[in-house]
Amino acid sequence: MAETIFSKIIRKEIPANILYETESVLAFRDINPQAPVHILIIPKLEIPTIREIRLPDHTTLLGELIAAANTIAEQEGIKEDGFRLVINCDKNGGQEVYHLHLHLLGGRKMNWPPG
Ligand code: DGP
Repeated sequence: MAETIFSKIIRKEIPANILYETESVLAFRDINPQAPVHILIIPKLEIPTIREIRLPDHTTLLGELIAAANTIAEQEGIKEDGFRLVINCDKNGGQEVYHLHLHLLGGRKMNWPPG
């Protein structure tokens, strides 16, 4: 699958508000925030959707993504009150960018069902 805008963000070819970076994970503020805190957490590895996740190949990477969410939630001051992690998958899931990413949303009470 063709690379997305997120690959350009990983290579620092286009700007993003980067909050967290390791060898395998990058996190930056969503350009179109849906909550006071809305951060995208992505693997640097190009994985289009969550459907491509395979174990054991991606076990460590998945752990790193979740650990990054906790670290960033703490940095952003939303860990104590709670937050939401969302992964959209393909058209029915509302995915627009085909590079796997977690949405970290917080700073307000989230609604359920999500719609
Ligand atoms: P999704 O619908 O789950 O694929 O979410 C894609 C998100 O990516 C959407 O909330 C907007 C965000 N986004 C798209 N392009 C850019 C960009 O160039 N920079 C940043 N920071 N966010 C982007």
